[in-house]
Amino acid sequence: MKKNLVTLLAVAFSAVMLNVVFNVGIVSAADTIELKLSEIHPQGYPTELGDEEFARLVKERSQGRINITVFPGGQLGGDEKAVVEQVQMGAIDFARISLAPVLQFAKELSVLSLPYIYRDSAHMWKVLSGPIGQDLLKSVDKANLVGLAYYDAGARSFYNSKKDIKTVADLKGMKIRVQEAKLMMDLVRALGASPTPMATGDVYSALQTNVIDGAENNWPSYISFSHYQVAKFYTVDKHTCIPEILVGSKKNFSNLSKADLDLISKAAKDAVEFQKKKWAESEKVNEEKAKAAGCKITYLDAKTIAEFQKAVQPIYADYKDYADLIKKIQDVK
Ligand code: GTR
Repeated sequence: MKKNLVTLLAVAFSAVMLNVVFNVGIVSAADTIELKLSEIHPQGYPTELGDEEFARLVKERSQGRINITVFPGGQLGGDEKAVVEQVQMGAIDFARISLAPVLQFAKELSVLSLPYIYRDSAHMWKVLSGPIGQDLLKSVDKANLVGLAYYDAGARSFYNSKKDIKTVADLKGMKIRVQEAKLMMDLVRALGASPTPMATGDVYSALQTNVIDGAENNWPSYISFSHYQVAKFYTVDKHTCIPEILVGSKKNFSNLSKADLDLISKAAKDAVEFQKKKWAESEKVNEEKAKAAGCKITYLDAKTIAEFQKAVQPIYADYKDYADLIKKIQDVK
């Protein structure tokens, strides 16, 4: 009888213990939040390093409870346009994209990428991290996205496989690939060239097969996408700066607590300085790589840059509704 009671108690105790262990397991499993971030660039590219830093901060500050996996190289979701759609639908939780594919959803965002709107990188960052940039970051809300932070993408310049571009006139009639954004098509048209919108992944073969004569991008992308191998003339005209943006899925964020959302949002902002540092290093390294690879690089003088600036001025008229905002950006010291 006594023995039976002991056995009974032992069984009951084990059951309770099992239950505790089981429940603890369930609770912690349910408590762990797994999220996915899509990145078009490969591992080690400065935006990808920014994503990794963001994920690291989130993990550390949530004591391992929130785990963001970065999928580089476009392996999650395909090209940028498709990725945006999937973040909107909630199939992907985060994406690091260029601002270009979201301009169609919020026209006011285009002011941040108008040609030659910034005096230099310091000016751009004062705007992006100040009240103007931070207010505009919220406007991606209209696209069912949560704007978390801007990343650096430097300045974009033209490159092509045909000839050395030294003046605006040299661009005349050239077929130039642009990102899928009206602003970029207008910009290329204003310079007398013919814009061909195309997904990032198609540009290399389009250059190789002469479907296009050229494209435009910053130094790290020119090298990383291997475009320098098939379009060796690079003209440093710096016609526009299109910031990168880290976005989240508004749909999926509705499942997260306010505290977790704040943690994520703060981590994104805190990763920016790290990303900017990596960007600056990468710009220099890749400019040198282009030189070492024998690319023909043309640096334009101030007078020629002024000609480029004059040629793109008509674009500003399309944004006259935002004239005050444009003036405010230009006035940021
Ligand atoms: C890069 C940018 C990519 C993509 C690419 C492009 O600078 O980081 O997200 O937009 O340009 O031109 O397609």
